[in-house]
Amino acid sequence: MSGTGAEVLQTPILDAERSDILQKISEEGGYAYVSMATLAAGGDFRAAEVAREMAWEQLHSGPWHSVLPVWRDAYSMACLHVAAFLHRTADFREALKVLDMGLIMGGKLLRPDLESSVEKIMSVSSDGRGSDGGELCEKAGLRLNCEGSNKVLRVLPIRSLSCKIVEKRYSLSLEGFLCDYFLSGSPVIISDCMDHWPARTNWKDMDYLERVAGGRTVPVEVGKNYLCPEWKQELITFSQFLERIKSNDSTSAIPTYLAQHPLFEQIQELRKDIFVPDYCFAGGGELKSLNAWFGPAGTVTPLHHDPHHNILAQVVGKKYIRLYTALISEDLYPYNESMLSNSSQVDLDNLDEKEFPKAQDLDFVDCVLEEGEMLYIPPKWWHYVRSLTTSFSVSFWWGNCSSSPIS
Ligand SMILES: O=C(O)CCC(=O)C(=O)O
Repeated sequence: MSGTGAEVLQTPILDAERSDILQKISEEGGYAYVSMATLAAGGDFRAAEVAREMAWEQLHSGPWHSVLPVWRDAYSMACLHVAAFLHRTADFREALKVLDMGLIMGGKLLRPDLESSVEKIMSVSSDGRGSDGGELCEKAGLRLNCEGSNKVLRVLPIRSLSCKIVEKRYSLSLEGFLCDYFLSGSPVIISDCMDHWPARTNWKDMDYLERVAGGRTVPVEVGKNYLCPEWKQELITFSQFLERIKSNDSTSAIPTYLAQHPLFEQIQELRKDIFVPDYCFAGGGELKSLNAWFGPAGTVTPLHHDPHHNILAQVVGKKYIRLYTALISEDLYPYNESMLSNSSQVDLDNLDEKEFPKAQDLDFVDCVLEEGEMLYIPPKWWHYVRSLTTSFSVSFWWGNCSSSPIS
C-alpha cells in the first residue's frame, strides 16, 4: 500500500497547462525558473525546491496586487513538484504543508491539482500510513526515517532517487545471482544474507571496537574526498579515530574516513566477525581484496570504477550509492592521468554542466544501501558513494585479473 501511495501522487499537471505557464514565465524573463521547473518535472527534487523559492521571491517582490498572476501559478506548479517528491519519500506531513502553501499563495489554474493531491495524501494518511513523518518509504529502498529523509535528500547529488532504483532480492541463491546478475553484469542489492555475521552487532558497539582495535594504528583519509587538493592521509590510532567519529558533526566537520584499507589482514579479531559471501565464488575467480570502509556521516567516495567484481556489504549504517554502466565511460570524462584514469572529473556534488555537458542527463541506477544489505557492483561500473550515517562497510573484490589474490 505504501508503494501505491507513492505512485498515486504523480505531479498531476497537464502538459498543456505546464507549457502555458512556462511560456508566460519565459516571456516575463523568468528563464531560471523555467529551467528549474523543467528539471523538476524530470524528477529533480532540488530543482523543484529552487523553483519554489524563485516563485516565492516573485510573490514578495512588491505589493500583492502588482504580482503577475502567472507567478502565482508558477508557485503552485513548484509546490506540486515538491509535494510529489515528499510524497514519494513518505513525508506526508511536509507534503501536505507544501500543498497548503500552494493553495494559500498560488494561482487559480492549478488549484484543482493541488486539491486532488491533498485528497490523495489524506487518504493515504487516514489509512493508518501516518502523516506524522515516521513512515518508512519502501519504494526506492529509501527506508529512511522521513523526518530525516528530507534532510538527506538535500545533500544528495542532483536527480538522486528519481530514476531507476537498483533491484533488490531477498535470500538470493548463488544460482539466481549467477544467472540473473553476474552473467549479465547487472547490479543487485541482496538482503538477508549477513544476519549471522558477528560484525552486525559487534561493530555497532564502540566499546567493542575500542577493546579489540583501540591501540592499533590505522591510515585514514581527511578531506572532502581524494580528488580535492586539501585532502590528506594521516596515521592515527583506532582509538583516536573512534573519538573523531563520535564527535563528528556531519554538517560542518571535515570527515575522517578509514577508506579502502585491508583492516582485516591487520586485525584478525575483526576478521573473525565477517564471512566471505558465497557470491564471491561466482565465475571461479579469486578473492583479490577485502577492504574496510569506516567513517562518519558525510564521507564521499567520488565517481570511479574498479576492474573487479565487488560485493559491498553494509554492516553498520547506510549509504547512498549511484551507479553508471561501464558502457558510457566517455560521457563521464575520466581523468587523463593514468593514476586517476578510473576516476571521473565530474563532481556529482557540484555538477558543472558547462564543463561536462554530456554527464548531465545520463541514465543511472541508485539506491540507499541499508544496514544488513549487500550491493553487487559489476566490474567497470562507475560508482559514487556517500555515507548517510556513521557507516562501516566491507568490500569483497574478486575476479580473474592477474593481480595477486589475498590470503
Ligand atoms: O563505500 C565507499 O565509500 C566506496 C566503496 C567503493 O568504492 C568500493 O567498494 O569499490
